[in-house]
Amino acid sequence: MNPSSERRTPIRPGVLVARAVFPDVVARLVEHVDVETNDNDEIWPQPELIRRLQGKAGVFVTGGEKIDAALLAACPGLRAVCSMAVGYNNIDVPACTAAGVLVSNAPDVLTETTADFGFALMMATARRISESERFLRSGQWRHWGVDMFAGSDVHGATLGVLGMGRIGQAIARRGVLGFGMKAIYHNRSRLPEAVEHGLGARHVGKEELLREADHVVIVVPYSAASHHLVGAAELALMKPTATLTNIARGGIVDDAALARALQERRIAAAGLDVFEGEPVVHPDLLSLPNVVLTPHIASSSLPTRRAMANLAVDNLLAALRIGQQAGRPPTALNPEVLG
Ligand code: 8YV
Repeated sequence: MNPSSERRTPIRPGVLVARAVFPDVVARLVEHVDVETNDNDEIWPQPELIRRLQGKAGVFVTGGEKIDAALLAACPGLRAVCSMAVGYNNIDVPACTAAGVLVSNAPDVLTETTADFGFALMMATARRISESERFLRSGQWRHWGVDMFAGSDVHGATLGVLGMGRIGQAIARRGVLGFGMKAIYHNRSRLPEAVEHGLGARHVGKEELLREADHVVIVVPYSAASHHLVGAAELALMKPTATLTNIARGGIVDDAALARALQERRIAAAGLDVFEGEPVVHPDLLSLPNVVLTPHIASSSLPTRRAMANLAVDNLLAALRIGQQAGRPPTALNPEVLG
């Protein structure tokens, strides 16, 4: 056959799935693109990630892979970076935009699940659930005691939400409607009055929130501006009976300062799902009794993790203009790159 009259098979774009994710979700990609997976769920060092991205048009990431200007320069074929996380502090969005690379995150699908967990962690912290379970499991329970593991109440207490986005609002709703809490919040921009009214939450300054709240829950996105938003000075403002829960990102709380405050009982207890330098956890936090520690699982219910992964695939297929998904990526952070 004359090569010029030969029917050309369109080249399928290549996509890298940077972590092990649900096989049936990956199968949605395999239908349309050449997929390289990471079945052993290895954490690839940056040079390895860059090597594997050669010739790839898209990448499926989580909150862990670093997508920066150096990576973009080394991967000129990349057109879409789609994350299954809502937080995207691991992705340099302006650099992606400058390079014409579409970025998407995964908001909304995890809001209620993450709020459930934030509330549960706050309750476990206030009511000393992990500490008392460790006591029981280690065979120390001999008799009932009048103030045994007496914690603080959640119902009727003052809830202080730092960061009042979708997840913060879902936590406030749980507190006010379900537990009769008084909700105060601090956010860079105040919510519209009608939304505040609907939630029954009052906007206050950060210092007032720290002074007034019985239970502080942190739900702000991580950025240079929110680095160590809660450090020694902020912890010093809190009540000695108060608890602090962080389900946002490591680095928002100064973990060393928090460990000192917990050690010296300057606050009662903390619940932490995220850590500076995770998966490494500050050694002092590991040895303290009055802190509940979980391994970054706030969004981890099976239906939600599946919805997050599927949303990243929807975005990838749309960004690469493939199949029925072709169109606008549903949750693009820089849709302007598509024109
Ligand atoms: C993710 C999260 O589980 O969505 C986020 O921002 O922190 C978590 O829900 C994690 O980032 C892995 O994708």
